Amino acid sequence: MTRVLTFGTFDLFHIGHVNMLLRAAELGDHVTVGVSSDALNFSKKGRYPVYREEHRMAIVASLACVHEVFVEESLELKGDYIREHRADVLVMGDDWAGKFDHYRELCDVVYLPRTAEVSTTDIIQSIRDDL
Ligand code: C2G
Repeated sequence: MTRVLTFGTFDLFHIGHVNMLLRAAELGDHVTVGVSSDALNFSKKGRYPVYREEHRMAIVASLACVHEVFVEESLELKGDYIREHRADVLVMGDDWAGKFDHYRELCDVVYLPRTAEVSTTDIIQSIRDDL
């Protein structure tokens, strides 16, 4: 059995998120998703996600292609998460290309292309513009 591990915030869940998770699922039989915590997002971006952690986790967990979810508390803990979840493949969007190559000593590392022209930031902006 090949175990896939991937990460993300998945705020305002959209088609780019679905495409990434479906493609990640094609790389193995079991998919675990680390959903970044509200606190991690605040420290990274200076704002909290629109959807809170429990809701983002519940949305991701409800997908047929996802078998397990957990809270990603820190960007620096990926090695621990890979070991804990016995991942064979780490999947990341290609905006991170090259950044996680050092984990190749623990598992395969695959960067998949992101879906063009959709982002949580743009969705927030377009809702703001319409109000
Ligand atoms: N994604 C995508 N296409 C988009 C937007 C997002 O393929 N247009 C992918 C991202 O590459 C990522 C996943 O969907 O694999 C989740 O996206 P985000 O929530 O934006 O993830 P991010 O905030 O970058 O969190 O440890 C890493 C962090 O948790 C990454």
